[in-house]
Amino acid sequence: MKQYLDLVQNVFDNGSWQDNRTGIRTLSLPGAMMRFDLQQGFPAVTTKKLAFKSAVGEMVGFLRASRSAAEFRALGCKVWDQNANENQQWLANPYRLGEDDLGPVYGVQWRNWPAYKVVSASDQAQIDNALAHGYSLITVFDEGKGEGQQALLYKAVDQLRQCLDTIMKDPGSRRILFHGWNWAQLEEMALPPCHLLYQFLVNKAKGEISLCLYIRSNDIGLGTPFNLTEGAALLHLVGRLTGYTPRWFTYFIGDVHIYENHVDMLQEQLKREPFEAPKLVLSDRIPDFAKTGKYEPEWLEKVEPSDFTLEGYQHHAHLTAPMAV
Ligand code: UFP
Repeated sequence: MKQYLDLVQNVFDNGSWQDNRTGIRTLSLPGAMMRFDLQQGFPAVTTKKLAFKSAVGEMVGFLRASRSAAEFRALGCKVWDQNANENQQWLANPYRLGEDDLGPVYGVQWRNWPAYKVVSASDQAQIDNALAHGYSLITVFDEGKGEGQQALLYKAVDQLRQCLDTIMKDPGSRRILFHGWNWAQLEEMALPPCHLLYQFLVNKAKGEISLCLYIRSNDIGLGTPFNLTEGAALLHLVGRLTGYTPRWFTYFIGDVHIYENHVDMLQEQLKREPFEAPKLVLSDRIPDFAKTGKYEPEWLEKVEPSDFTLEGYQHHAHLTAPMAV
């Protein structure tokens, strides 16, 4: 994890102090990138103890389209509790459904992106095409702008499932991606997505699959170790279900920052020598397409946090710092 420590050092050397909505200042740098070869090991932070179970629990919650901190807790992940129940702005938000509700965060967008189409009600070819693509007709209405009757159609798009289907059917595609930034629902969420664009890239000849992940805002002290774990674990899982070996995990950050109250923790980590990267082991329960030849994407929902294990994980002593909410 030298790359992680190099990035931390880079933010200390080149970042500038910025104010933000949390009230805790950050040292921030615009734009950063890290690239990991997953065949050389798993990108787990070793200069402190990684909350691996918690990160994997969160990822499994996303795969199940969870929107409740209680569901994340049941999966072993407590990081959503404060966002759900302590952020005053969110508590007053009319879209919040009650205790532990987070709104349509991450997984809801990944698995059930609400997609709407408005077409002219007299254009039967377009309506038929939409119906053939799985949309349902919701209503016909008149916008009153002289454009005549309009048809409103809806479907919930399972973006992640679509990605897996495309990896199977058209691995050369450069369009295998899912997105979390849904303008229509941003104000309904406890936190707008940070990790928001995932693109899979398949090299069929080499039998490898890679992932590019874009994170608009990343707290390098607490968020980055978590997000690296989740992205890499997801790539391993998708590789297993589609029969490809996970290879390059490229991680792009928009605003990379160190919160003022994380400075001591990160300075301490910079003094520590990183250990060798551990290995991620997926349980044999998860079907390996390369061995079975049977495509079973329903394992996206069936997978449990206990299906992910880190082997040979050596780390320095536990360190912690408060999370900015
Ligand atoms: N944050 C992360 N990773 C995540 C996540 C949040 O680093 O997966 F959900 C951090 C980034 C930032 C804060 O410090 O949480 C979100 O605040 P904002 O929306 O103002 O960028």
